[in-house]
Amino acid sequence: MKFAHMADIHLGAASDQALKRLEVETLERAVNVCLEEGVDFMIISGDLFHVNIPDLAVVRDSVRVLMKFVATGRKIYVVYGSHDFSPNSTSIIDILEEAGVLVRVGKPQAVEGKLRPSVVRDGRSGALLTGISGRRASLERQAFLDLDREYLQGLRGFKIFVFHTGIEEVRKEGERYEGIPSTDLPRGFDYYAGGHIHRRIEVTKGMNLVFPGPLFTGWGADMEVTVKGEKRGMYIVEADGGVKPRFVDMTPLGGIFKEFQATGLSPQVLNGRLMAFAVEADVAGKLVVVKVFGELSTGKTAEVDFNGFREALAKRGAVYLHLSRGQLRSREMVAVTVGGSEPGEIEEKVFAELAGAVKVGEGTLKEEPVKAAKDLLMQLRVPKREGETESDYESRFMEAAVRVLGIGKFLEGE
Ligand SMILES: [Mn+2]
Repeated sequence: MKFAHMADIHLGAASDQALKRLEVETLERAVNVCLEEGVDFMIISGDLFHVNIPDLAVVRDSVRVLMKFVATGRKIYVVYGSHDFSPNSTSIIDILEEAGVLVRVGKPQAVEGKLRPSVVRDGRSGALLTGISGRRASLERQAFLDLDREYLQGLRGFKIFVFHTGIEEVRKEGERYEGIPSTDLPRGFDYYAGGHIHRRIEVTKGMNLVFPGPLFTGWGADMEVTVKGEKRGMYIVEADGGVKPRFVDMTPLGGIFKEFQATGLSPQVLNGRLMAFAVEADVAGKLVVVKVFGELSTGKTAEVDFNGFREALAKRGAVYLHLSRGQLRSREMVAVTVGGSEPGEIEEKVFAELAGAVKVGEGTLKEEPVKAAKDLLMQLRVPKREGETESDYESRFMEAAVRVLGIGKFLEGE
């Protein structure tokens, strides 16, 4: 028996045309490998699509590719992921299942107060597949707790458990996902086909537990990891007596990562550095990830010519620029010099000087800017009470700030 295991494909995540093309081309290459390798079936452990109702052009292209496999009489087994599931509307996964493109395993069923996920037997290999779909973390945890373990343990044959949930033991520092301990997985399965963690994880001691990570380069923050060298792809698993998972690299393109520290630079100098990079770096055919951060010495962040930078990179053949500039700041406030004999007086003069620098549409900050600023400063001085939790302090402070600024009515309907 031989099968393919992939996850977190996130079709439709890219809005850029070149990336969109690469996304579907990578899926097509993966399907071709599955056909060449002669796998009996494919497993996709959730997040095949980036949203539950994706762009129909994305659906059409991916169905065309998936049908190359399905047309040979073989099956593609899936569970919902956290992205392509919606609690209150139909998912594209449901439509593709009705059409015979996909088979969803582990449909929940309550039997005597326990959760009995549906089990599918693969006609070609005889493998038994079941699992739990991804949802909201708290619901998933409950589903694992409610599992009818005895029933699942009693199943006889080669058993695969498909799921879209993080496992706590493999969490690395800095990774933020809610998960379950591996002991919450039902015991006795020959292979645990995981999804949801966007990183390749392979556990072969005690149990065969695999997270393939994204098939494509990933989206957003994943791209940084990809261009720094993490390989993206899928697993081909051979089960002949033992279970042998083998990673197949599908990374569609090379990448380049560059950071720009902007602190102390004027927008002009930063522009010069960006352009020098765009002209000199070897970016042709690559995915470029650029991080710009720090505080500009003068001017505004809008004076940094990111459009020109993007165009210059495109001209030199870069496939795509993923730009992270959320940490770039300008000084905004100018320094003011005032005189005064006591703190209250100096504060008032500083606020009066700066009042014009901030444009406000409504609220007390527009009507009485100096008074509003002084009141707000007074609130900032209120210390945390004895025994008060961080979040209570924060919400007490937020309430006071909203009152001082007179902006309560704008926040209401949220
Ligand atoms: Mn995902």
